[in-house]
Amino acid sequence: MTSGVQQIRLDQPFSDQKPGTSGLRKSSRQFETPHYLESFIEAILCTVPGVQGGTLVVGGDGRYGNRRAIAVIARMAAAHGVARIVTTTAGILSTPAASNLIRQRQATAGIILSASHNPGGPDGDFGVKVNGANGGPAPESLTDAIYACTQQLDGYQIHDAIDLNLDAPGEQSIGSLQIEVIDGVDDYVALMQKLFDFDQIRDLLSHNFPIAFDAMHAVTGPYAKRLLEELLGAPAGSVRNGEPLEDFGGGHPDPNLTYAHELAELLMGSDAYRFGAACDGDGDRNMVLGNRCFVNPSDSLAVLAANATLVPGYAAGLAGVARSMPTSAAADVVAKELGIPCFETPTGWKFFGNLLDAGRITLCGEESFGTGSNHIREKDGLWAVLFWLNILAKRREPVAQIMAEHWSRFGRHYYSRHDYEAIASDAAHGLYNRVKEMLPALVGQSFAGRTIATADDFAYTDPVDGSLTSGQGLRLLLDDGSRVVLRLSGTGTQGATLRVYLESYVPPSGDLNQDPQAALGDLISAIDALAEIKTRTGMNKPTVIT
Ligand code: VG1
Ligand code: CO
Repeated sequence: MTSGVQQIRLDQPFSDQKPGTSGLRKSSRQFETPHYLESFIEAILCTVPGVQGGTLVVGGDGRYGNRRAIAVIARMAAAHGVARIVTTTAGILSTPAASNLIRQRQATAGIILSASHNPGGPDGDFGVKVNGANGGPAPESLTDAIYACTQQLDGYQIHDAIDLNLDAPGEQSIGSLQIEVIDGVDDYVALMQKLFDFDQIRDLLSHNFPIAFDAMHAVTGPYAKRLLEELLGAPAGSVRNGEPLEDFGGGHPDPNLTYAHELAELLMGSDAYRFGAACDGDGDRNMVLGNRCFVNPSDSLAVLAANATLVPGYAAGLAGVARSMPTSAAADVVAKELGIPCFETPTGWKFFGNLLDAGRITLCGEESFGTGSNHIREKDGLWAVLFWLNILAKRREPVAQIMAEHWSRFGRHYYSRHDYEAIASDAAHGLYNRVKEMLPALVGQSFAGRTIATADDFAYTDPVDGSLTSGQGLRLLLDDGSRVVLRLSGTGTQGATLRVYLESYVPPSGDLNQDPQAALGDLISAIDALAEIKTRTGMNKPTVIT
């Protein structure tokens, strides 16, 4: 044993450290329980192959608990014989920048401290995500093994306390562990400069094209200021709420119309800006808005795919695209026209990793405001913003016109997600399991004036490694191509969250200018009647509608 290393014994293992859709996510209070964080980190360090003598990238979204966790990880990594930790000033590292850094440094793995779009602060949430050497979220086989390790852990090793200085770039050491503190923005910005035409975007922004970007007091502030204001010439103040705060200023750093409502009002209710965007806590999500135009994320993926060759990094075309199952089929229609494959994966970015690594896809996305490509192995909020700006710089048309032209060429997938948050867990599972049991009997039944053609619980066989993932959401596929999907969230920390995904396709010859809630109205009432959502949740409307 190295000197300075303490062996701490646990009276009993923590039973609740099962990672969800995107890492272990719990309340900050839970993470402050003695030995709680340490237990999960021990399980990571004991399970991830190559930790001894390896390099770890460590950083987070700046929320309450970030700095403490980095210090704990450094001390535990020293005890486990890790050779090098690469971390960042103030521990600020967005999820996409972490993915890039893991790849650039050929690191063994990354540990990202974030609960993404969940609120932060002492009364908010904290989270720990593990990424592999490809820069992507650990596959389920690895997170299952980490969980199994937590279940039988009887202690952990940790080096004596140190004063870790994260205030400026430099090198420090604990025993034989080297800790390198770098600026977390530089490498990411360099990657963006390789993919996009900065001159053209700068020219666009200099021609009466005011933009508003809302960093929601989360991790993207420093990245957005460097990219949009310093390098692309957007006027100071274009980046709003650009200072990362430990509690995100008390907000909910989730870029949607409900939680980014100030930005939404600016774009939807005034003509002050031509383009608006927001990112979430850890910078992997994006919401894109034009003047009086909301771009739904499923459509955004389809537009990026249809216009990809306008952007230098994608000028050679796309190998394929992928979307998560609940994401609308807008991208499928574009893929078909481009003659490239389109894959449908379970929810969560980890399922895109194998397809990206194997070169089968170039772009991928989720309805939950996540879009990304083969440039890294995470979804990437600012990348999507720059992609849109590059398209706008090439086409010089308003966002609303780009959407209208897209729909008149490919048809429109009316789409909405209704979230019922913080439902009593029993009620949510009761509702869900009841519908699950009904599935076989639903085929052939009428639903919202159509007929249910397929009713199943989505399962996915990975085309690259053959692994099977089941239980990924209840699907009602109707005979006219519309569908309704029910899922229980894997990222919430209070009770359960039910997500209802609604989709209906209108061809180019149909009515392309309806309000989505109206266009989906019959599906909304039919699923409420079938699943007894209002009565069983006791909620007469969803918490969030997107
Ligand atoms: C949600 C989204 C999912 C996304 C996940 C992580 O998961 O639906 O699409 O990948 O969050 O996003 P769930 O299980 O709550 O539906 V993030 O920005 O946490 O990294
Ligand atoms: Co996120």
